[in-house]
Amino acid sequence: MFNEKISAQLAQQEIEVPSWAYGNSGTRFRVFGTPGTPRNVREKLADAAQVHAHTGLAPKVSLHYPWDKVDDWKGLVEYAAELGVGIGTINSNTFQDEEYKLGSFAHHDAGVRRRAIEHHLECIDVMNQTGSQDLKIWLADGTNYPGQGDLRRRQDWLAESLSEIYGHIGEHQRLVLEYKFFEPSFYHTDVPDWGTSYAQVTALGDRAVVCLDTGHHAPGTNIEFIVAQLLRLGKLGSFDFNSRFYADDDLIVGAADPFQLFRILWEVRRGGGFDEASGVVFMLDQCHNIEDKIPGQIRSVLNVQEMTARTLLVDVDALEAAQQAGDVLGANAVFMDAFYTDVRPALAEWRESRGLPADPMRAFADSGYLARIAEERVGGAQSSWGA
Ligand code: LRH
Ligand code: MN
Ligand code: MN
Repeated sequence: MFNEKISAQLAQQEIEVPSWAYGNSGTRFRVFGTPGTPRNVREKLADAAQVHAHTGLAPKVSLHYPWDKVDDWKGLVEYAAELGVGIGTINSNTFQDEEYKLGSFAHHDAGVRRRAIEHHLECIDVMNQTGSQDLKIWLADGTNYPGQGDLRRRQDWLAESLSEIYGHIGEHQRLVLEYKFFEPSFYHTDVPDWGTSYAQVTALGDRAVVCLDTGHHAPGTNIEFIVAQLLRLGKLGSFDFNSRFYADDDLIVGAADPFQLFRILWEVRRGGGFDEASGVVFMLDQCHNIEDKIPGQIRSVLNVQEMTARTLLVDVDALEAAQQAGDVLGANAVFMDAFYTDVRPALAEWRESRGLPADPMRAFADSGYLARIAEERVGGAQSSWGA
């Protein structure tokens, strides 16, 4: 099923995993813990390394600062390398401290804006030590009530703050601005959509790009269109993959709507987003509230791989011929043929040929790792979504 070209394309795929997926999480009603949950960054890295060891897909772990904080960053990088992984994107955090109640970069008080900027300079300092390329910024800034804030001035403050930070971004680094249409603010959000993120990063320069979190759109939004547009504009920096039924559910990518994931990844292929030169970073941003976390992450990267493989099977010549002939149903049939192809047996073979387990879910379950960490990691506070 996979020719040499497709096999080679699959071999290039990398999906960054988020450190916070390995901690306990939940809803505001209850956080359910799992035995063996990591107590510190090193244990989160060790768990993430299991995902890579079983799938070959996840060589990098994204950190959230200061949830993930150590005294010796170089030591952490070395430890990660021993585990067979590296440190990827650094995510900043201006959404948990009291002083950011009314915003950070878009706050009306210049002192609060200053501290938010300083926090990001600290993040850049961490990146310089970890060798990370991307500083990912998601802001909880917004208002709850009409009239509460000056929407227009807040955009200007946001632009000023971003511009100061961008001035410190290194030559091989990027500033990545994530958008989200609501939550925690319910009336307006200062970076609610791709257009605002695009306008803000475009004003900064080439090394500022947009992050598309798949869970951050209103129901019914045509996300693949946004993907196509951002790639066209050269501004799709990264994905935060997850899936949603209702709001920002942070469920396993591809779980709610596999066809949507296929359509998104098709636009990635169409726009050259799988080519290294595009610079698109594929990341998960998920929480595993009730399921085991490591298998949840393994399932997630496999879902992305499966849908990627299906998009690689789209017969582009036949699709284009049908499109050019105005053959509506013919074009749709070519597209759907690829989507409906079960690539799992071929992927199992492909994995085995590369010395990976044919069935990573089973191999991990059989490894006894979960039982081992449950026994070893006693005492200390388990980390949760957050610290
Ligand atoms: C916000 C968000 C953002 C944060 C992460 C924990 O909803 O998607 O990416 O960094 O969740
Ligand atoms: Mn996100
Ligand atoms: Mn989110």
